[in-house]
Amino acid sequence: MKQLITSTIVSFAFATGLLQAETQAPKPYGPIPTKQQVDWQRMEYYGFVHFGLNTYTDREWGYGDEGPKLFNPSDFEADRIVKLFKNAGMTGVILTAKHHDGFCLWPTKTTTHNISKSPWKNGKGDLVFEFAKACNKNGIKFGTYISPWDRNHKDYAKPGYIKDYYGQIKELLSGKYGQVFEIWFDGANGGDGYYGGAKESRTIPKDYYNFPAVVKLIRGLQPNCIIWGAGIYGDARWGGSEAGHVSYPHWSAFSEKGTLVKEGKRWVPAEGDTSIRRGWFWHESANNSVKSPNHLLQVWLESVGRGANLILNVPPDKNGHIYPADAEALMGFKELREKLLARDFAIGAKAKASNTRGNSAKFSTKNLFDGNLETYWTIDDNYKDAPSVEITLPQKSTFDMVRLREQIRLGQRVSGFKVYAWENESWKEILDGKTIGNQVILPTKGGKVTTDKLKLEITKTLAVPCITELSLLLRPIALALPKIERKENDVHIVSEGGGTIRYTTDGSDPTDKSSEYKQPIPLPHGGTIKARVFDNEDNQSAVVANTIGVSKADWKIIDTTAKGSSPQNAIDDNPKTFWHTHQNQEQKPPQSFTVDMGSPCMLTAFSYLPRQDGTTNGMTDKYIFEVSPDNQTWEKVAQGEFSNLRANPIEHTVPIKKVENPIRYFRFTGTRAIDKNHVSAAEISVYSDSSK
Ligand code: FUL
Ligand code: CA
Repeated sequence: MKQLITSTIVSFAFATGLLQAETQAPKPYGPIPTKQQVDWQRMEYYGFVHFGLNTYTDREWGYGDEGPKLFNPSDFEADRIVKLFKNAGMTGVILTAKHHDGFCLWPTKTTTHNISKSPWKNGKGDLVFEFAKACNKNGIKFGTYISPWDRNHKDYAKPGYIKDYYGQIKELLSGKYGQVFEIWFDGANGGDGYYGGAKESRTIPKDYYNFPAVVKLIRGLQPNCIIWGAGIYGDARWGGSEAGHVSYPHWSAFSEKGTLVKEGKRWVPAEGDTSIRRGWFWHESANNSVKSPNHLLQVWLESVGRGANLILNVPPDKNGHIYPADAEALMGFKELREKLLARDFAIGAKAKASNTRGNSAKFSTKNLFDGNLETYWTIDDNYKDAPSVEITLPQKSTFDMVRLREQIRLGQRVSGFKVYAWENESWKEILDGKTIGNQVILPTKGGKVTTDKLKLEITKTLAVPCITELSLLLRPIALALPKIERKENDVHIVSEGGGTIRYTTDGSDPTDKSSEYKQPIPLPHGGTIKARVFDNEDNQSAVVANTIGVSKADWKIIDTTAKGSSPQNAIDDNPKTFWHTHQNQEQKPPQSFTVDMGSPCMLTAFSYLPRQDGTTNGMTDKYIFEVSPDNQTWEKVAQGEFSNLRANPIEHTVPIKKVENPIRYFRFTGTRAIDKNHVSAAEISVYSDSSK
């Protein structure tokens, strides 16, 4: 009997509920994401793998004439790499199935320039398949990069290539490789290349790739695949630098004119891309350039923490291994990220809003703390004041980051918000934000805040705000990293956060037994220094490594072809100053300068740092490097291309040909500029093996 009464009451209540008009959700505003884009944005962080002939030739952009026989990883296992990525918290991986050199990592029918011509697995291997299979097995998604620019194909820039290019897309998206979550269309197009032996520079006609047709092709094959780039037709766009971060405010709306504005017509969110080390492919000379866990966390905060996704490149070496320092940094970064997210001081908070839509529980502030990205707090359409929420935390807490998310299925609506903390009996502004969108994780003004009461105020919106989550986080402290710098003949190591610095010069990672740094280390001929900081509680920082060049203290410019230019600026150890010849005085490439190093040494490599002022004028991407023992007999020991400078103007280290006699003089010649007709260099350095 009791049972019966209860159920009658319940069904009665249910019936009356139905009689009342249910509060309707707000209507979407502006461009909104497709279901696929929402799923993709929730992936947040995934890997990039640049692997191919460049791994073996030490290049960033292959010319297209590299022999397939070079590709032969001795110990490659996709599963090992994918497992590492999965353990590091990545949700997917994108492989360069074909980079600009045209070499295909799968046995394609479209060109013979492919993996079946390599000795790897006796030409029976399919690297794309191995990655796709390993992703499937480890439960992360697989994606692919097929470079539109093809420096090998004889018909590149002509109609013939397009058929093969579409064929490549079809092969990779037609079943054998399973679901492809994202396909990348790199915008790089450098002009010259092998092109089937023509060895010339080619310019593509306007609309050459016909991206609307490419998009149609992909949608037909794999409707869930996110298209990156593809002119203005893709689903996701470049973050704007190859350092990984996107700028804030980040609007997902995209205007067809190419500018990003909140009035944009389509939802095309950004993806921040960067490599864990210098360059996209593995280079021995970049083994000491691996980004620290703290650096990676910062990149993540400035991409994922601004509502974009982050794709992090971790390239295999010649054997097919992920280099230990890269793997260590990856796991260190995961630990920091998890620490940051593990403590959310807003869990269990109580909140009171200035307005709740229809006074309905469905749209109440409880939704802000329920960990559910679908539920949200919102207000009545006709509410005119700035909506706000007062939040009482379960206890007084200390935090220094605020995370907020909007219900993006309804569009990106907030364009201004503030957060206040109750401190000393008054409201103190701790955050002045612009948009929210998919999510923001922003630092509070002036560092840590301790309080149990806060206020969120939405100061500007395009339509009523729909906020799904609010979290209060505390950034984990990573021991400050030591800085290793050359000053004249010595190397200095500093630790801004204090502690004991220990270092090595033999390439091994410093331990608590390694030499303690007490005074500058004399290192006139350079070498590799590794250092880490120890505090008095047995904590140790990540390892910082720096390959130091030969000291420039005694260097003199003894000649330059471009009179009146400033080559001293390229050997002053200052990355901000640079040599440039004058465009208006017709000092076009080739232009060179000659240095007397004062004393001889055995050189192994030189490096070029392009101008760092954000301008590409006169940025030199082709070079000749010559050396001499006596300024009488000269020998050319390196010649080539510095690739990808426009998107990524980083330092390039080039090994040089061995010469018999110690070298005292060198000459650097810039033979081509990527923009405007002159030559520039921020810094030229040289490396010797005399310290070994
Ligand atoms: C760039 C390319 O030119 C680089 O080589 C690399 O693949 C990077 C991800 O995109 O534009
Ligand atoms: Ca300089």
